[in-house]
Amino acid sequence: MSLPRLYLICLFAIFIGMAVPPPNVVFIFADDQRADTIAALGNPIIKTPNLDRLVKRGVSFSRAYMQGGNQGATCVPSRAMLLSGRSLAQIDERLMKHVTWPHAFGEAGYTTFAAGKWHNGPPSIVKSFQQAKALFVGGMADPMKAPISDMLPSGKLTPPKISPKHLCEQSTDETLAFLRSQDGTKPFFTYLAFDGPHDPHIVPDDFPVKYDIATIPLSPNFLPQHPFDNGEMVVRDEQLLPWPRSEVAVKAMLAAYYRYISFLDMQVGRILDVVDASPYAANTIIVFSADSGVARGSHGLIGKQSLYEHSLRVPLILAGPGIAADRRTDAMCYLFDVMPTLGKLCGIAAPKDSQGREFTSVLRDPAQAARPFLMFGYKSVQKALTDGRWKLIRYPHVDRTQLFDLQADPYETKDLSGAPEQAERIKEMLTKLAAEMKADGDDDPLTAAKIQPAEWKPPVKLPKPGQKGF
Ligand SMILES: [Ca+2]
Repeated sequence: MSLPRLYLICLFAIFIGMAVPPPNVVFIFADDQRADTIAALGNPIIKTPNLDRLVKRGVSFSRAYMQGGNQGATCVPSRAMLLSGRSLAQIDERLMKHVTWPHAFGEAGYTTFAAGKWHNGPPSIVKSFQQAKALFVGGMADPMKAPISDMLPSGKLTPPKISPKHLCEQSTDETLAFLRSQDGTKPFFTYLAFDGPHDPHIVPDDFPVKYDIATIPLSPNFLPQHPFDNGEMVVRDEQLLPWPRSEVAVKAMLAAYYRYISFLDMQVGRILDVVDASPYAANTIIVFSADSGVARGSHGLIGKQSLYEHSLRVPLILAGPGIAADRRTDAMCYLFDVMPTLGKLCGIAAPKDSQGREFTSVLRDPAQAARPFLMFGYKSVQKALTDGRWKLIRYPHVDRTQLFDLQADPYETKDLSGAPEQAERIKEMLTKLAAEMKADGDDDPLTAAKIQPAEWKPPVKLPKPGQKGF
């Protein structure tokens, strides 16, 4: 190619680059939604036609994870990790010590808007977003009558009033009003955080989608009771059903949980319809994810206070300009890598304290890898490491170790820790886990000073579950 021609092509490329404004972001975040609850990604029972639409137009991650929790209310650390880009051992749960990613988007010229659940304290919503509506900043509530606030231009929140609709519907309405007010000339960042499908699993009576308790399948790793004391056996979430967990009770819970997900899916569809009909449809990145999975009978557990895949893995779908369409990826990443990735796609410099890694190469080519291994923790009682195939979970307080081959046993039903041929692997993984924890500032020991009995029996008298912001 002649030099003048190359010069002209370069000039044209620069011109095109300048003419296209940075992409908008619509981030939809569910609460306690398992990764295996999307029809297009392999669940044959659930109805999620709108998430399926999103799957068709983007990249879906099968191995995106919450890193764990430092309290039973894993919502709080998970959202702090997501919004700050920091790891579990390094977060400020009130989000006041670090510059958040939404704040960085605002500083870079984006209009920023939030609606729905905010569980990191009112001061940090004001610090993170320019506008906010239908905010739910309390603990748990019936979503049909949840207290909500709006952010005033002064930055103050209005006194809470009871939401006129189901909280997820109301926060979607407010997000739609914001989206309709945008013409695409100035980029925007929208964060819609549902408080569902977290329990209580309540949707409007007239919502037509229902699931049959008689035919809904249990997860392949259903158990009536967890086989040993994992250090968090009677936390509030575990008290939602009695022990031993009965098949019928878990199926009833799953049916209500799936119905709630279908209700959320309808809200996702309303968002997609408005974006699709807008002048900025082609220049908008849509993200769907959740703050954690949840057990719902898997391994005899109900909540998300464990390091099994069902609790840590989250749905993650990204679609938009520069992102491959209708592709799946097994690349491993943390939720706190998502904002750095969006920052890269939008040309936003990372806040200096953000530790997450961007994985835009996976969005272009889903065969690429992201992180080579992941480390997880739940308080001081559970720590884990995976390289994608092998997963080790350590329970220091009862001196128990589990080893799973996720390739052969994705449901973590066969603990290989007793197999002599795995002894060397376990030793290596424990050494690596200890080194990675140290590097990340997690000082918890992998062997407790006092070992407790692993055997566990349901207590005769339960502790009060409490109502802290789960
Ligand atoms: Ca949650």
